Amino acid sequence: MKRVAFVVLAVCFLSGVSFSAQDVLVVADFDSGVKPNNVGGDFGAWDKDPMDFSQTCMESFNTSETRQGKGFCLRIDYDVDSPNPAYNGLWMKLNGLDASAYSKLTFWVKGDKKRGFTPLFKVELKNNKGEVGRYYVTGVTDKWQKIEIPLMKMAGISDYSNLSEFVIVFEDWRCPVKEGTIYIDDVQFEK
Ligand SMILES: [Ca+2]
Ligand SMILES: [Ca+2]
Repeated sequence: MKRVAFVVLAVCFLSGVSFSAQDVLVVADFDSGVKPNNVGGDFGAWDKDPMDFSQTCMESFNTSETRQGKGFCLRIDYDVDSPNPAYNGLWMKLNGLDASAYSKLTFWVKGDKKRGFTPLFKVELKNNKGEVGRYYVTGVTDKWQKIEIPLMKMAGISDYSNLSEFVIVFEDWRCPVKEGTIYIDDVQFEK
């Protein structure tokens, strides 16, 4: 009987461990230094009007500003300072990811002190039904900080079982600093 109890305990313990391993679903840690992301999705910068060279956005892998002094983070250089209406940012494919078991979208962010940066930008989460969830990140500083977005606070999306894309948007009418650089890392879903 003792042995059975031990086995049951061991199984409970092991399954507990495997549950906690799933508490975090890593979408992108950028540490390979190459695309795609951790869920096999491509990503890159986008522009409202690629023919308007006064508004641009570029992404690059970065090693010098990483939070833990190793691996890579993603650097995003944006410019929405244009005589024309301007917005741009970063897109990242999620390949139909099922995040319905998770309660929040999290990532780390910081702005570049020398280049300047917007303290505010928009995050979108899209699904394969065509729903687009929106949330404004505020309070970005030149120090790394973790952003936690409760999924229920994303306006416009209700189904997280078939996600298509994660998007960052810099809008000229909302960004107080229209040209600058931010860094992001460890995009993930958490319970
Ligand atoms: Ca990283
Ligand atoms: Ca410009």
